[in-house]
Amino acid sequence: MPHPRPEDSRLEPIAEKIAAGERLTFEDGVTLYRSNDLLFIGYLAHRVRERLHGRQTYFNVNRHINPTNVCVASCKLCAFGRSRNAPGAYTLALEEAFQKAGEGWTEAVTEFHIVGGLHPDLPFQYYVDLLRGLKERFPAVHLKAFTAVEIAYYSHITRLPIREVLERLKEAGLGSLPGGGAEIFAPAVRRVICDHKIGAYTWLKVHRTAHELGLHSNATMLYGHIESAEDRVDHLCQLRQLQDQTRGFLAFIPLAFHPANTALGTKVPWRETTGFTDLKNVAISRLMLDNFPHIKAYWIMMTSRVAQVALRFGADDLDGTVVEEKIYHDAGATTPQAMTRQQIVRLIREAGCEPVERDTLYRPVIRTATTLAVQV
Ligand code: V47
Repeated sequence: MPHPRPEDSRLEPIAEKIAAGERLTFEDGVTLYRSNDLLFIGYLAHRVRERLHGRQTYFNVNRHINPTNVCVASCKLCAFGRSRNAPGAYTLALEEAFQKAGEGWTEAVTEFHIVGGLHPDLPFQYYVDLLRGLKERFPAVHLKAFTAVEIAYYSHITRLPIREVLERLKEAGLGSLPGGGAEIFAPAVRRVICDHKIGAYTWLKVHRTAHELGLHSNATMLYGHIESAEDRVDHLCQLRQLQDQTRGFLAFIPLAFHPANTALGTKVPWRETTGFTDLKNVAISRLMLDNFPHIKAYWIMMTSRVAQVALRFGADDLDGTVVEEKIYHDAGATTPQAMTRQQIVRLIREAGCEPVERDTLYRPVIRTATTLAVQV
């Protein structure tokens, strides 16, 4: 089918590659970021999305649990982490975490998304017991837990190899890894925004090891701070390269930087990203990450309005009900903390797409009429 002509003629060769199913190069990625022909970029991304998923649009019924916000890292990009005695610092006792997990139960949750700070005192056993206790109490719920940064930290405090940390967590019920902590891989940017965090090498090593152990994972990219177009494309290319080798990533989630209450945000007069930039990042990730099955428009981060439009710019997933969100709300997000299943379904239907409730591994969730009655 002949495609419409781009307003920006530099996109012509890229459109031909997409039509032929050819991989885009690093230079193509930079050209896309330098172009403001958003509608054409979105059109290309939507074609790829339709080729992969048709109009099917995924969401899940999940609940976030953040066991602690105490963190030794003090990343400048983050408004969530606190030092041990700072106002607002908290650490959930295991029983409190189990109770919190149960609070989202009326929505018939299929996933707990568990991430937290790098606590200076909690032993590794706390995290093992957390997973084991959740699995005992909620055996059907998938545990998507601990970013690569947390896994590497547990390896550091236990002096166990990353592989063994993952094996022990898997044995306790770990189902997959979320995609956080990737930020931007470029070392010069990392030195400014998250100085004490693991670098790209270790982040990728944790995910590679998880994939080798049969665990799936997600990947993210934090944009809208001091990174360049080249840094973004380099980040996407590094993820694409690992995925070529392991095929373990399920979804990519572009994350917009929220400056409020962060050390980075107070130093420079930051502006939040715009809808234009958010949509561009969704579309370019869909085009560059040709081996990633799913691109997620995380509504908490980009607002439900922009996330809905993103479904026509390459995204095929809206994430979930969430129930209680801290990382973005500590950084000034004004989105609600939760959406019901019914609200998500409406957003998807009004975008002309077909809602598919999925579990963490993207298997469709079939609900009986009685369960649905509890749901909506
Ligand atoms: O790793 C932290 C980012 C991430 C800020 O895997 C910030 O399904 C913007 O990774 N402004 C955590 N971003 C969230 C995350 C995630 C979310 C949804 C789904 C999945 C998944 C993963 O949030 C952190 C960091 O990159 N972050 N602070 C901030 N001020």
